[in-house]
Amino acid sequence: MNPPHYTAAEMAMNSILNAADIKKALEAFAAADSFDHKKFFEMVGLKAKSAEDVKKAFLVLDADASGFIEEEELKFVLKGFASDGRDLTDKETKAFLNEADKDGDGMIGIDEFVALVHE
Ligand SMILES: [Ca+2]
Ligand SMILES: [Ca+2]
Repeated sequence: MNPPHYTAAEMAMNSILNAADIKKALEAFAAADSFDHKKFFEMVGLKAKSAEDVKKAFLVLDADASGFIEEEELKFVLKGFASDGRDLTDKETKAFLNEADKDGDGMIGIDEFVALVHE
């Protein structure tokens, strides 16, 4: 049997986090507008990780390597954890961004991301 096909993002994320935990967390927030980033980061095990590991996760989620997670990337943030992760709704994306974006530039920087995960 062939091993399951993982995307590069999934492989990187699975080197930081446990795939089974990711699956469980994605299932918990499967319904539209149910996403809760605090519980999600806790469930996937990211909250308990070192700043260094959280930064590694950030680099996966910053798909275009711009140094920031922009609103467009944030919408697809769950796909960075597993390729079958759902899109966030506009409402969820905006709420997530508002929570994370402490300096108000409309994007999530790496330090803002670490602070949010460890909050
Ligand atoms: Ca980016
Ligand atoms: Ca910001």
